[in-house]
Amino acid sequence: MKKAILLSSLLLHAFCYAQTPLVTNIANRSTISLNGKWQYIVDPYETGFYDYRWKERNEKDREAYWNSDVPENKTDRKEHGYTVKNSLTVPGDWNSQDAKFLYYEGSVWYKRSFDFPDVGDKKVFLYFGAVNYKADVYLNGKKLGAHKGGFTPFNFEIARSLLKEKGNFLVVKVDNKRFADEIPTLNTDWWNYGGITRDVQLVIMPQNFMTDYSIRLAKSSSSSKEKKIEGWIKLNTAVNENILLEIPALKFKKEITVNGDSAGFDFTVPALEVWSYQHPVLYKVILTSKDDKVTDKVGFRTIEVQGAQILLNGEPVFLRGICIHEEIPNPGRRAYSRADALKLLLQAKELNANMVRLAHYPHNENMVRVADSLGIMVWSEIPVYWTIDFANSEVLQKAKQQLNEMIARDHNRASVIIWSVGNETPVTEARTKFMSTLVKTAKQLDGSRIISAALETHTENGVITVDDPLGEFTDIVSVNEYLGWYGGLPSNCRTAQWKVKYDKPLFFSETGAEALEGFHGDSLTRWSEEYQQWFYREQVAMMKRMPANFSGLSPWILNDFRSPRRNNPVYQEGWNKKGLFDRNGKKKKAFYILKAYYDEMQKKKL
Ligand code: GCB
Repeated sequence: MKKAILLSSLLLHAFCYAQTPLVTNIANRSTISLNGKWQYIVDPYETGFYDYRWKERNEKDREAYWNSDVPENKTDRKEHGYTVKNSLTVPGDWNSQDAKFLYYEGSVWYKRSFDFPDVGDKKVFLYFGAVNYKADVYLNGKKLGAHKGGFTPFNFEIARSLLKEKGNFLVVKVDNKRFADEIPTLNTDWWNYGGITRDVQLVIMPQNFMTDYSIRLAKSSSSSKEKKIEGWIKLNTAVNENILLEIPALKFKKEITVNGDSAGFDFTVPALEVWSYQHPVLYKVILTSKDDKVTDKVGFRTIEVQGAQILLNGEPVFLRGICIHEEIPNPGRRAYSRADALKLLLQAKELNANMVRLAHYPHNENMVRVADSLGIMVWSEIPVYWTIDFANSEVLQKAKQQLNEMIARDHNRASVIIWSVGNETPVTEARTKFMSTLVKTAKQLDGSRIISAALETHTENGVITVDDPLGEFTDIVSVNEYLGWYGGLPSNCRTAQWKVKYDKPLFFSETGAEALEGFHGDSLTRWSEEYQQWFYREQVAMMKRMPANFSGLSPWILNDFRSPRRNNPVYQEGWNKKGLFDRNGKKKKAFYILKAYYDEMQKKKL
């Protein structure tokens, strides 16, 4: 436990551009929202950041876009200006808000002013749910810091002397250009939505506060009647005091003694009902320290791998999954709100899924919170996707930072059962070293979950073979396979033979075929709903023949989604059409094939 805390703070200090600590459980903290309309300047040449010699402007430079845009007198020259007519809504990507932004990749400066109420002797943090990809943040002309990584939260503590009662001038330079040595890298199969894509908040905290805590069911308790909970608390300063842990519904109260800035605990609790996808029971948990109080809603469950099975609360479970991008397909925008999360996860429920793979990056926090309450298990992933610069140690640090931020935000969510360290990375020595390091880091940060990565298959003498050396390190063997779409016909599934090197649970993290909604033909007609339907029929029949270690699947994908790679002018037009739902939320024929399979598996009590 101690080790995990230590490692997580080390990682944050070493690799995060943003200040630490990361304040967690923002939903239950005292916050002031800075969402709403922000004014912007589009700056493809980064004029606001670099001078004409391409040198970073100094902080006081009046032409820097983080400084006031108001001329001081009538002869003063100002070449930048924020104005109401150039406004973007935060949270939200810029691409979907104005046609001129649809394909834009570059810098945009966001500005908003705010007043700050008297909050007494409190600490103030500026918290971003996510900014894609790089954020440089300035308040009243002072740089607070920078952060890279488009899908994870970060915060900066604001010195109180910097905050004014009226008219604070907050500027964020957002840059979503793609680079070979970033994560993700140049090449993906999704839209590179830019902007301040998630909530922005001021978080008001006491001087001494609980930065993070973990509370969960101990693995040993999954089958025993007596339930044991365990966890840890971390504070921003060293203290000598008792922290009260309460679970009111269980009439449970215990004191945790803290000498220093962290403490571990384990307690036996009375008659606890475990969280499961059938009964997603959440308990209110309250932690009270001398100066701080935080509440959360926590589900208690265990998840583990035993031999070739996945066990939820000690019982074998079959994952009836579906992949989801963080996108609302009509009109095609980043999802961010609770309403968006409900929309996407209820679609998954319609399919009778009990699990979702949130591809290919950490989704917004609403997704995992709603999954907690609906009873949907979650695979959460960092965007180590395809051909990352594996030999570059700085890239590894960036991946570790994103892994750390993902786990820091969501490690108390019962729904999250799998941390994935990447997707379809090509086998080389450098890659396997990189990826296995991430697996080990994930295990050190959170030893209570399954660690995975989506591997590829290859075919040897007609046998689909899974022997990726990374499978040695992951807890389950997850593969993406598209037999009948990227190779052969769906009927090839009938004779497919599988050879898996590892005696571990086998999971199909992807499979799928494209269909243009409303386009009909016979089943051999590519892009027709009938082809996709046939693909699913053959795939499902093959899955039914898989050996007993076959533990589930998350086909590709719930909804059609935007992708600049998909350029068939008739059937794709910039969209990946492997969705089971079309852009208007209409089910394609294949939906019903997968649903029937899931209904059948459910009847088998799996
Ligand atoms: C994959 C990728 C996914 C793509 C999908 C496809 O294997 O993991 O990101 O979108 O295939 O449609 O080709």
